[in-house]
Amino acid sequence: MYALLLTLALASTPRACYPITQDADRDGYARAGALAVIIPVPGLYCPAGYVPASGDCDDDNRSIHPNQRELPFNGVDDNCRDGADEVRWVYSATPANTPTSARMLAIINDEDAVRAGAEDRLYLHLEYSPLASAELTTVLSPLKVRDVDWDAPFVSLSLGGLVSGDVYRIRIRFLRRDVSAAGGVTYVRVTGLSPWYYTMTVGGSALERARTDIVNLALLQADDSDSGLVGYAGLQRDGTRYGAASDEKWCSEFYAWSAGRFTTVGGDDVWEVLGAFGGNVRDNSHLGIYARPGDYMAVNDHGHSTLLLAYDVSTSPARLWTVEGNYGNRVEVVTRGVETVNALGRLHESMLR
Ligand SMILES: [Ca+2]
Ligand SMILES: [Ca+2]
Ligand SMILES: [Ca+2]
Repeated sequence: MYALLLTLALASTPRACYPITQDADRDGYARAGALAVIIPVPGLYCPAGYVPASGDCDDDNRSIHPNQRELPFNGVDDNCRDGADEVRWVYSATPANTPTSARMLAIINDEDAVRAGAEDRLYLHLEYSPLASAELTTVLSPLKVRDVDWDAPFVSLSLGGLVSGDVYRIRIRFLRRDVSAAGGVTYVRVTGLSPWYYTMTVGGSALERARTDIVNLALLQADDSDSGLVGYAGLQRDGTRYGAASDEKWCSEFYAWSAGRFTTVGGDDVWEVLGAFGGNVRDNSHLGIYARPGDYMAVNDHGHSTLLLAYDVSTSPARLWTVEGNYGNRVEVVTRGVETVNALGRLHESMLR
């Protein structure tokens, strides 16, 4: 009997869950600020009477929660992020980037921005940085927004002067240009800052181009997850594109799925995916030299794994940018400390399809 109990205990992992009493509208998200309790659970699931996530900014409305798609022009923050009616970036698995430029589409969802645009007074602030030095952000002067169909408004942006094979983040804010009677010009904010748009410029070699493809495919999945389209949302799996099974090794499956189209990487759990790298596995020393976008990292004592975006030297100590499957049952772009890394799977030319 003791042996059986011990086995059950080992099969459980601690997980943060929220009492269902903290989820008044029963949409599966506890109210923002709710306190978690740590419960040993088998797999990923919180037991009956608990929900697995919090951050619900309107716990009286089932259609508002952190995994909701932001609805345009309603003045409501539907997804509990980035304010009401924020810009929606259009992601693609193959964005029209070049080695030195990134091209982006941003859908305008805000009434005030459309009104300023219809009056030909709409400008935007654009700021960007490579993730490898993310704190060193460049802000451009106000750019005039032109050639927009105000019935279905979006802006097309091209950002040049970038470095080949690097991951960047970009965000914008809309401004209205006002001219006073005396002729003074001011730019008034009409929207908050958009969410960050993440993308990778095209790499130079076949291997570097494969990294670009892998990263941009994974970033598309993160955007889908932000819209509530894929990923686990409670007890039913809906991440069918990852082929995840109910015993949940979703982080490694996400990496194998993203990299597997372009390389021979395959496998299910963390150890299998690491095994696919053969002799191209290193420990966590000198990550700043060896780690490149699209590489694989086992983290948290091999209990989790990630797809690397950048080694960021703009903070001290340096940190890692990653896109992670099964991050709170979602795909997310996150930062993590170098000390959490156990092993690095380095993509190699011999692994290309
Ligand atoms: Ca709720
Ligand atoms: Ca909205
Ligand atoms: Ca929002």
